[in-house]
Amino acid sequence: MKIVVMAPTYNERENIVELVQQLHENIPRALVLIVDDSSPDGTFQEVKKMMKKDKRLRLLFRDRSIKGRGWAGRDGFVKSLAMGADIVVEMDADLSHQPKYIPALVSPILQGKADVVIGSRYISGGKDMDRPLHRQLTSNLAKKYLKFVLGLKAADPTSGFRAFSKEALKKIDVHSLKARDPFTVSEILYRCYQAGLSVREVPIEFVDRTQGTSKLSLSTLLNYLGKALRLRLGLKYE
Ligand SMILES: Nc1nc2c(ncn2[C@@H]2O[C@H](COP(=O)(O)OP(=O)(O)OP(=O)(O)O)[C@@H](O)[C@H]2O)c(=O)[nH]1
Ligand SMILES: [Mg+2]
Repeated sequence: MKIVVMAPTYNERENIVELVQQLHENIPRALVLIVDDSSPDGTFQEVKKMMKKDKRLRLLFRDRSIKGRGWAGRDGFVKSLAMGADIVVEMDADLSHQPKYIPALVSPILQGKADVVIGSRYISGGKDMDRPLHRQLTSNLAKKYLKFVLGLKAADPTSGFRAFSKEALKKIDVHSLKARDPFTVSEILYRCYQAGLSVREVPIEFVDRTQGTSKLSLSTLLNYLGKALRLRLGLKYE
């Protein structure tokens, strides 16, 4: 079984070397695919430098004009399948998602016990970072909303640390994903449930990023909730 670990990056120069090192240590058999949208900080140049010596590392370089976490992930999944992946792991590149959990994420798929596995902060053994109370409340409300509107019944429907079998990605028609932004995480999970795939969760401890800058804002969150409604109602969104 061929495993590809796919991480979209935008300005992750300070994290990328450490990430790739940790991935090789924790899951030596996997290929690593970095999907970079021409990061101004030169993340892709760092990747290219490593690729000279690292045979397990690949780069999907995208033009900045088509930038977006969602489309980058979609293209990364398509590329992973073209690389012959049987299992694709998607994760953030800022070390919030720790490579040490990948063996546990892929294990249910290897054993034929699941099609999709979510690295979950909100099941027993999992942990989120210590957020201020208002952030915790927002996150909780968003979770309830997603469950209500889209039927995403997972304990952690917004986790972007997940493993998919090749068959699951084909079933959800991954190349036709629409969300350009982080809403992609919910769009994908919605399609998984709609397709009747078996979804499992394994606990992860989420670590706040220490390097680089955050791209999440209140307007992003509101936008996200609006898109969930549009998805459910079959209206257009991007
Ligand atoms: N290729 C690509 N990757 C992106 C883009 N936006 C974000 N990413 C990557 O997607 C992952 C998640 O983005 P983050 O900025 O960590 O988002 P977050 O985890 O919600 O917020 P913070 O960790 O607080 O910054 C990271 O690996 C980013 O580098 C984008 O437009 N294109
Ligand atoms: Mg992050």
